[in-house]
Amino acid sequence: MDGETTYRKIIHVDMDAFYASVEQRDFPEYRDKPIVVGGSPEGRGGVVATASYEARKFGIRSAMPSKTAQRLCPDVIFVYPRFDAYKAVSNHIREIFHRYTDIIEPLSLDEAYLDVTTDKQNIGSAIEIARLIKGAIKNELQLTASAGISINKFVAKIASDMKKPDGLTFIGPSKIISFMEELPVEKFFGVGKVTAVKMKAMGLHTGADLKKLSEAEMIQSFGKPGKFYYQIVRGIDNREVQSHRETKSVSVEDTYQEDLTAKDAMLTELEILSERLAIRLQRHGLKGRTITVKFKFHDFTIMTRSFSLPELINTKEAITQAVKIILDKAPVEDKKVRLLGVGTSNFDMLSRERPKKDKQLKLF
Ligand code: DCP
Ligand code: MG
Repeated sequence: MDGETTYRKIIHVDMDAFYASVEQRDFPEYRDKPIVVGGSPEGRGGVVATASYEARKFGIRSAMPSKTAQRLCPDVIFVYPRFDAYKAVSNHIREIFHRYTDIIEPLSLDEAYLDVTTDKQNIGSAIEIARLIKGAIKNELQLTASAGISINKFVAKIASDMKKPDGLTFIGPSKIISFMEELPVEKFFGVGKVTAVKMKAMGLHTGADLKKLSEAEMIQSFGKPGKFYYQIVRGIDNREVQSHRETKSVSVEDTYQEDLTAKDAMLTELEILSERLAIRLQRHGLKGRTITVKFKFHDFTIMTRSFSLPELINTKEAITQAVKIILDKAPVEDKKVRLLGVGTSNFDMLSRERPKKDKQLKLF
């Protein structure tokens, strides 16, 4: 990374113990107490949505059965979720984000990526913007958030988690390489538990270990995501902050007057749909990596099957080829199909180059 490179400025904001903090704010009797938001242990299959920091000290975590939470901390208070209250907070934090940028990609009610490479108020410093956002959340909502700031989404997201609660972590371009080398593999966003176990069995514990593998070896060992890991461990993540999430998938479908029963007839229709999809993708300048076929049966049940390719496609031929592979394996013998659909997704994953900026912008 040389001095000529124009870096993006990405902030990842994530609210602290979100549902629990809203409950503690609105009900003073819950403050400084171990509380769990989610199903009660008496109810069937209650699980913890989230726990206050006081409850986390006992080892209580999201997605844990409520019964386990109660065993870990018999005094824990179970609180029923109020989604309307969380939605209202979520709307308010988005309004705060919009004061600085319109390039906002929400990941859930409580977290979002912001691209502040250029900001609406010409503040210029992403660290300062993150401070202002955290300050506004505290003043206007009496809640805390943690922010991660870096030059790409991957590092910003990991950074926001590093100094929770009420954290602000900046990982600049000069620190990224060593940061990624030191990062334990289980912290890699997108590395599931199974992959992490596999990596460790192979003697791969940190980013530095992963770096010893060639791109081909990464793909061979971990499949398609191996390519992503290969790049990310080198600090490269060109995924854009996507403020228009509706472009995450495009699909076409058709309902048939008479149910289709023969695979040949289904293939004929799928070829027509593949062409329609290709035209639509080309019109929007989009290419996808994953093709999905949707089958709706006579009894209105729906089955979807997907196939992912190593490269991005948007031609009729390539889509049809993927569709044929899916149809070949699909258990549709003796089935009556009333609707077929073909869709594509997975446009992102390092595939979109960010637009070239021609002037050097003030760095952080
Ligand atoms: N949530 C849920 N079920 C899960 C995880 C989360 O219902 N398995 C809900 C409750 C959380 C909210 O989503 O409050 C946000 O999730 P986070 O993972 O950001 O967790 P928190 O905000 O609660 O805690 P942290 O401070 O670790 O971000
Ligand atoms: Mg959170």
